[in-house]
Amino acid sequence: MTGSADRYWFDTLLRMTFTFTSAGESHGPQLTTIVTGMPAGVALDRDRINRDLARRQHGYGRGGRMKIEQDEVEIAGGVRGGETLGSPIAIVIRNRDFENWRGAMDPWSLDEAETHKRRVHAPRPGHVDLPGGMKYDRRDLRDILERASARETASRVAAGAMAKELLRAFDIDIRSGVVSVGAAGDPEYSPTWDELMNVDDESPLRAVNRQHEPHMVEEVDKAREAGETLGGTIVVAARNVPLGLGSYVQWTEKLDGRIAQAIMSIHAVKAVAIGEGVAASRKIGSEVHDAIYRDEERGYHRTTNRAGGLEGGVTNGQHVVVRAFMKPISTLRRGLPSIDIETKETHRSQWERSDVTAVPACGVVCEAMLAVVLAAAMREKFGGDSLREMKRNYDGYLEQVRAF
Ligand code: EPS
Repeated sequence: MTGSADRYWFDTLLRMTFTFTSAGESHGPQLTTIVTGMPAGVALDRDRINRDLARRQHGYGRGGRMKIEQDEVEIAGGVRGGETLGSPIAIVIRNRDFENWRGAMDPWSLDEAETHKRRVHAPRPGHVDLPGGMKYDRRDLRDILERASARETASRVAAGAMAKELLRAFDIDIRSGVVSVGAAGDPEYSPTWDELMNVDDESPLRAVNRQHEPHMVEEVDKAREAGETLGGTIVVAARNVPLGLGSYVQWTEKLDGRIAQAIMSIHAVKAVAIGEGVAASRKIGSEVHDAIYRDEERGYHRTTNRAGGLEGGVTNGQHVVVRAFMKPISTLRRGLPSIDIETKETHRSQWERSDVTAVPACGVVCEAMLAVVLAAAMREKFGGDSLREMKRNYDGYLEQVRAF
């Protein structure tokens, strides 16, 4: 992207869709997030946005960091009197922990002893420490893990909360729940929308099935005692998504692909399925596809939603349902076989403090990423500089679809 013409089109595209970019290290001064593509006139609810940040911090099995942080957004642009202006939105989330790390993380001057104490030289298998250090030519692997840390997901949740505010104006809701942690629960369980609505954010693991939760908690306790970590499975769904978002005409436009990329980009997520995805691969066609019915009252409708609301990369008017599979976090207290990059000798991977599991938090991040992709697809389809203009386009389109 070097020529000025390319630059022009890149900027234009950014304005036409909803997206965000972020900056900030885990123990640096703050996380900075810029959200672009929000129309003017969207009313924002600060408490609701901060509540999502708090939900991300919650969960049984989190480490010591979450006791230090109390994430909340400061808005530095794009909002006036609680309403969006149509300009880029700048969000700041302070890292309270920076005060304890200033000597090793100050942008301009480092304290030698502090920096040495915090130096990372034995990479963690499964983390990007080693490939990142080699790629970016950094001898202190802290330079890699600081940005690679899942602390970055606080930015995603802030941007996702903005996307949710936009989606809410169209009555679109997003919810998630945990269906398995380690060996506890059922990774293939398909919750109903009501079950997702009933997930209790204050429960230890945000489990869909509360009966599985004591077993999940036991699994986390066992892992903690053993210096181990755990992954799990999350279902995230969106309700009231209009038919026709995404397209089949080009691979880049298929919405299932865009959702998969967004969810897969979340730390420790190693597999994504849409609808019954994985289970469907073992069944026959008639057990998988959602038969089509029509009556006067409901118009075209289905009685099942195994496709997870997407056919051919296009939303079909049913709930969009996504399943994310998270591997165990790669920072293990017991360490794993590794190499000291200075001595080149065998050395256990380093541990400072970490979560035993962050599956409930990952669910909140999945909601945010799904919200961002759906907000982008809504902006691309319905356009408009203001929410009023966007809604007019949306209403006209819905009328057209209803008459089909
Ligand atoms: C996280 C902050 C981090 C970790 C965790 C997620 O804080 P710290 O590194 O200071 O303990 O708790 O990050 C990881 C598990 C990881 O591998 O990077 C957060 O804000 O979510």
